[in-house]
Amino acid sequence: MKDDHMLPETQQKKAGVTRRCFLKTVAGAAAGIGVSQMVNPTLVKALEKGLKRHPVLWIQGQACTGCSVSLLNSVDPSIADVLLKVISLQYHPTIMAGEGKTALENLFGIAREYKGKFSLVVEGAIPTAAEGKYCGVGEYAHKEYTMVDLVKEVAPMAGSCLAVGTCAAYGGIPAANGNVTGATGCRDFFAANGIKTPIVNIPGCPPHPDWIVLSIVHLLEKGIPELDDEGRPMLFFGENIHDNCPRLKMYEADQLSQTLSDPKGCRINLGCKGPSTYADCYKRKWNSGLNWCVDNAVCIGCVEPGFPDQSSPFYEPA
Ligand code: FSX
Ligand code: SF4
Ligand code: SF4
Repeated sequence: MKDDHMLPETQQKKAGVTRRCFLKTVAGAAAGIGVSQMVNPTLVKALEKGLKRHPVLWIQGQACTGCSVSLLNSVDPSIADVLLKVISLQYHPTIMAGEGKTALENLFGIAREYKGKFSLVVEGAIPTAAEGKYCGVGEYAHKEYTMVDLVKEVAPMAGSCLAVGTCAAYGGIPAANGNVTGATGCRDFFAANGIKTPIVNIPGCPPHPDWIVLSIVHLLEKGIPELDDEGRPMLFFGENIHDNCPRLKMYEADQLSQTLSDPKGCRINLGCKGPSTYADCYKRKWNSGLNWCVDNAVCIGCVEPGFPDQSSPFYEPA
């Protein structure tokens, strides 16, 4: 069992994902967006020496699983390879083979063995109403576990927590107006329960796969990245979309799109929330760099703590 927790070079080779291949992906993704600090010599050297044997436990609460899907579909080599064969991902409800008692036994086993050293990834909000009964996650040691129980027990044992997606970070869609389940994000849940584990928020509904992968790499190799007031890495969420938008000149010249199919023009009158949103989508783009929201629709401010209520209705000006 112990060997399964480790990911030495031989296992990476066996898995068919070489370190060179992984380095290329990280360097490529970082270079493509001009994030020089991600490929600085220290980091490259650290990666060349070998990734730390650092288990990651990924748990899911109130989520649409879009965060995992975004991650799993979008990077070459596939992020499934990176997570399963390069990073030591030990628990993930959607993609792991184990289930039931065995799966939770493994989760608690890793948490105990690597206390203070593993990273906990939380996807989805945590429903706190009705003693957490809106979200059961399994049974362990003759006890039914809710998401509330799991986070309360495992999060304090983690060295760090990555709140992946706006739901996990701030409550997101499950915590929107009419929130009968008491859905809440990690930040508020940790504060309410005295959990001191540091959190890195990686919002987005869903988040960009680069934001997740590069944050994990940063965490493993250089520690917690610099965060903004909302707990998000400055690296990805430090810039205002509107101030950097390719359509800013059109905004300033009052050239405004009349319809979504209008290929030119600023989208402000169609509901674009770029002015109140901080993320690097304007230069990173989505779908392997093919396009981004403003190309075909509007920015709905999906990375902001007030999403979705704050940016609703999406297609009406703020
Ligand atoms: Fe939330 Fe993740 Fe939105 Fe979905 O799983 S951040 S609903 S797109 O994707 O949790
Ligand atoms: Fe700003 Fe949106 Fe207009 Fe771009 S399209 S300039 S982000 S309002
Ligand atoms: Fe979210 Fe806006 Fe980025 Fe689209 S452009 S992914 S809505 S932050």
